[in-house]
Amino acid sequence: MIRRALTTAAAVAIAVTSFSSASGDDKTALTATDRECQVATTTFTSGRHVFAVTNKGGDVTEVYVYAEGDRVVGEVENIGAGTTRDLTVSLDAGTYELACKPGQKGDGIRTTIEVTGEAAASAAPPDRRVEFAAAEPYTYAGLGGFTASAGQRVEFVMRNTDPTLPHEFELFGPDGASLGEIGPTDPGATGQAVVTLAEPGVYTFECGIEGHAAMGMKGSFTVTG
Ligand SMILES: [Cu+2]
Repeated sequence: MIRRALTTAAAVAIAVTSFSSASGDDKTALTATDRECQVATTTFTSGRHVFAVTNKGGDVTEVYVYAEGDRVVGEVENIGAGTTRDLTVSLDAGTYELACKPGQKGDGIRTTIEVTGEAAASAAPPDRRVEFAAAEPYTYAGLGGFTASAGQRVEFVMRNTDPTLPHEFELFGPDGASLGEIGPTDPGATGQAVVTLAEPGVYTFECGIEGHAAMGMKGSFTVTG
């Protein structure tokens, strides 16, 4: 998400502890201040992980999980000062970076984590590819009627035909967890993201650039079992 107006950049500090949620997920605490992005542990086994992100900085923040080449694996946005939000990601074996972004801008404060275990399902080629457009004014074109079957690995390819504005495409699973995104894509450019649609249900997507979803740049599709 891009914010055009910034408030004070405070310090980002991070504290980390591990605890269990009621659902039985082992959450990993991540404390973001205005100058730090610190996680309780930097080694993980492959699988689903939940980071409980607490913002102890003075400004709204967001946290991204990046695989190699800054490919977005997951993110959580709009974490107000003094609040906590969960970031759920599915991690294959490999090296990743956590990026805390005070003010929701820039490359972020990076912390490297290592994931061991089963090798990359993410290296598998997609089962299918769907092309669509981000278009003026604040719309997605070409995703109407899109459906998929649970377990399909889909490459989403977005061309930005808007002459003036960058756009994004963020995808959320039936449980609301971020599954990945096509990051800010300039007018005329094309971006892509490969996402495994593991569970049946209603998936939602939206543009993460401030104000765009509210202008109508959002939607949903159904994945059947
Ligand atoms: Cu947009």
